[in-house]
Amino acid sequence: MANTCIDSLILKLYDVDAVKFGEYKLKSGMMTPIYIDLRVMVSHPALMNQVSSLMYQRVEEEGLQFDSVCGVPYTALPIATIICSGHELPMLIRRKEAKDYGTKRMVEGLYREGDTCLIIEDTVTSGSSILETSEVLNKEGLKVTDAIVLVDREQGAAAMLASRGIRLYPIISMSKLLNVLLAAERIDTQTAQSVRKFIMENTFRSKEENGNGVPATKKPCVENLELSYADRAKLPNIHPQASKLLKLMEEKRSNLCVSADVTSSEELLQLADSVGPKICVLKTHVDILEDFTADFSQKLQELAQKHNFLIFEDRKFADIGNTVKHQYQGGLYQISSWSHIVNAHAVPGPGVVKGLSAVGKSLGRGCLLIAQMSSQGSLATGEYTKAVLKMAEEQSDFVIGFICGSKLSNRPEFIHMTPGVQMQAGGDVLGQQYTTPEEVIHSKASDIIIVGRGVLEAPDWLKAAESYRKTGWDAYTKRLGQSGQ
Ligand code: S5P
Repeated sequence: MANTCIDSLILKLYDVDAVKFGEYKLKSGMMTPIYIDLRVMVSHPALMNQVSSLMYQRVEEEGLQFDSVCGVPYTALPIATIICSGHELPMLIRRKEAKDYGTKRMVEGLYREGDTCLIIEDTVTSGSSILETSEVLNKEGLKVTDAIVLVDREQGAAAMLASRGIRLYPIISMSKLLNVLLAAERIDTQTAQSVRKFIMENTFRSKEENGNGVPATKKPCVENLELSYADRAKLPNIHPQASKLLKLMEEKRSNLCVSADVTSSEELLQLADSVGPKICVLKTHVDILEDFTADFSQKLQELAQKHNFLIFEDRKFADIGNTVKHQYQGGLYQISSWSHIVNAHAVPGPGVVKGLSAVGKSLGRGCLLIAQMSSQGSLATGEYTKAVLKMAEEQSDFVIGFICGSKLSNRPEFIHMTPGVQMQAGGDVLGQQYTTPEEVIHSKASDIIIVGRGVLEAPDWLKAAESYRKTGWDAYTKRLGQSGQ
């Protein structure tokens, strides 16, 4: 979908007063510094047509299959009507209350049991209105698997709906909306910041978890909605590389990344072939190899295919955009040609990600930002870590997650990878600090354990990798509240 169309739509919405900044009360009673009131659109027919055609375009792009369309009453009703009328699609109308005469039907229109219905919505906060409509449709024997929404306030709806089997396709995200209004000077930096802060602090949890769907304001991250790796892989906004990783983690029942810190290519390939079936990611430091060749990187890619793992070159880029671009693409190692994932320090500012993205994005690569470090006395803490999170959110088309000690972001699209892991807590003489797999995955709610010497120094690599895999996986299933394997 063309970005310029979305940008101009955002500006139009602002100009017709559909996006307001100030102090407003939401349906839930919560006060919000931004209010999206799309009801005013009915007075602007050209805008209604533009919105409807963008929503239908998304339906086509995603190749969504359905038998009928239902707009969530009331604001989305006319949008659904325009879409259905323009494309000759059958529509259903969900009643808010059953009428007390005649048929007492809750859903008007023709349908058969087992039909799939696409939901159209104007704005989502927690996703509860879509869920409500979906439940009414379900009672009539209809299935709901997809919902298109014009504006997603990014307060947890996508994750909540995904946990109920509904994929959410937003046309405009809150971050995009703020960025466009800021760039066009319709709002100032302070306003954008206060809204971003509000959104970050007010992400909704599922109803099951807290009984009433109230926001998880200032609660620790681990208390937020817990989705399985497989559910997260299916999130509509997930980066393809993150999706691939989460999917293979579920398939292989592994959240183990082995750090192949060896100095000979031969040994590294042997290690990869041996532990390959047990890992989701193999992490390398190619600059410690004494005999790197292009042939080695070819063989490593073949092993990654054979055993279905991703390669992560732990290069820790930390320079200006132009320099990292060359370091990533060229030189002796040509990292971008063989490594699925790389990482970067945020110290240089957003340019480092932009430089890497200029090379890696079109190749479908992903980047992890180093938000925290396992070493003693690390300076990556507090405000620095928070700034890294923000940087990741602003460039989530290339950043897929973090190197960190514990789960930091509530966005289930981001992957948290934690180094400094061994079966026994402790450390080494050069400042490395170790935590156990159980602690990292269960208590700290991270996604992947990175283990180097815990495997490398074991007498049997495969046995050690299996032992870390099982411990890491059991901690994950325990966290999800499932039984182990
Ligand atoms: O904070 C960090 C970040 C990383 S990527 N601490 C780390 O230890 N690492 C890397 O993880 C480190 O470079 C090494 O390759 C691996 C840990 O190895 P181990 O032998 O201590 O498990």
